[in-house]
Amino acid sequence: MKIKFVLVLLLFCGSLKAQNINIIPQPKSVINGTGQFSFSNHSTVGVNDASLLPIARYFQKQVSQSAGFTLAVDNKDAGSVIHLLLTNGDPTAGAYSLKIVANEITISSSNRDGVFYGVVSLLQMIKDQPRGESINLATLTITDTPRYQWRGLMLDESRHFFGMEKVKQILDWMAYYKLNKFHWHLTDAQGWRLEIKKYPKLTLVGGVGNYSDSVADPQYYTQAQIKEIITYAAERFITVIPEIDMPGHATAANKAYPQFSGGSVEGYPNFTFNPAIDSTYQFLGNIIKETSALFPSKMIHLGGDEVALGVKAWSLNPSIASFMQKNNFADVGELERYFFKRVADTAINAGDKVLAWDEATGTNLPADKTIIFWWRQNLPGQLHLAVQKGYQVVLCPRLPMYFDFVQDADHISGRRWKGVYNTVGSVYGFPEKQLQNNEDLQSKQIIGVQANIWTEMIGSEKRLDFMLFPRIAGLAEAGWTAPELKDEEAFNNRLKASIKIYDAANIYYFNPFDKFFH
Ligand code: TNX
Repeated sequence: MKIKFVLVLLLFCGSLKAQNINIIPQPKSVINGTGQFSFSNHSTVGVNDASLLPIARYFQKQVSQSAGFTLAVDNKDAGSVIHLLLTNGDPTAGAYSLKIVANEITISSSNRDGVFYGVVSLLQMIKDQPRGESINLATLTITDTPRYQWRGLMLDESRHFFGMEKVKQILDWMAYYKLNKFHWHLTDAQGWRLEIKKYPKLTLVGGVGNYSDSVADPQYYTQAQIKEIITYAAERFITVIPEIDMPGHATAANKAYPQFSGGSVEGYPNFTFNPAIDSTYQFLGNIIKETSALFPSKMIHLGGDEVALGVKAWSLNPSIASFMQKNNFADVGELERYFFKRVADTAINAGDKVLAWDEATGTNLPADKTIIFWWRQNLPGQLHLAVQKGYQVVLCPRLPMYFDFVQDADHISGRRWKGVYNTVGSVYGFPEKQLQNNEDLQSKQIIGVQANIWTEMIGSEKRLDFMLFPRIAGLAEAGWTAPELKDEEAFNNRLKASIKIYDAANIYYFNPFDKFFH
């Protein structure tokens, strides 16, 4: 009897779900009601806590842009029709409920992030409707909660620089997709993009050039611009994390201050910092402290990747070799760990968590202050070791999370790994599709997922769009949606419906459903 009842209930819910609300990422539960809510000019948005006012203002602006009418925002809840409420609900950061009935809309959460995401879901429903005097929304109840707390996107602005407006646009889309961590790769061999007041030549000299043009005028962010981006991101509940890559990928810094270079090796001039002199640690320490003071995230990514390309220079450099001998270092690997521990300590003393690529897993860093970014999908042992050592881990393996890889068999400009590339479907299916039999996936230390946009081959805004869209929508579901709710066909249907939004926003996207469109 009971079973029958549950079955009928399931069928009932299933048929309701079939009405399909076009929200990406798919919320945890959507129950449709009957009837409609209609709102129009001057409908009032009220809040039960003053800390929610910026979210109400954000909603007001977005509705005005997408629907063309202005809502009233009130600093109290009484008398409003759209309620933004802080309540005692699910304590998970980002969890919310959104209830639309015939005469009012209520978004509630125990935290501001959740209220914001409730608003974002509502905005997606509004965008889905035709513009008019008023907007009619189907009544429903959404109860939602994110799968992961780290839903990240990394942008490399060293290889090519995109600037304030493009970064803000990316942050807008991140917010639209409930992504919450913007990892900003600001230094690398081809350019140093972050103003450091103590060392102005980092940008004035190190900022010259990019991957396509080694003498292009210097391009970088002033600290005032960085602050503007941080504020813009915070309004969208996005944390900005800077990356200062070391000890490799240091060519641009070494161009500006050659006294800290570890020497050259064929093909990689001045690729690494010199780990054998104290002045390097002072130099990097000052950079780390200034960066840490600038970014309120209390997290700094110190890179640590691909040092093998440059450490050959270390073994060829007689002063580094004698330093190793004096300290009884068995090999350059040990020197690399010594270097990384020293710079990480500086960051930790400055109050930051240290973030690093998976090469740094071999360094003994404090477990509660370290986040490892697992990027080498061909080395699952690195993921396992990171988990074993107690580190938190963000999953961003090249396959399928590198957006500098092509997303279609016919695409030419972009990478592949032994012929394999990253379709929107493979991003959507991550991580269970790729890591099906990997027990580490069950670990609580896995805090989330991230896509990385390396830009060696991405030299224009159009190309950046083409690599990012629509894969960013797949990323959104990989980060947010519970695995048992994932359904690629249903996702594709919602994605198809989103394409009109990309058109309206003038995004130069790849259309996987009509790939010869562009
Ligand atoms: C490896 S991923 C790198 C980057 C390149 C990328 C290209 C990582 C930590 N290092 O420097 O841009 O491959 O896919």
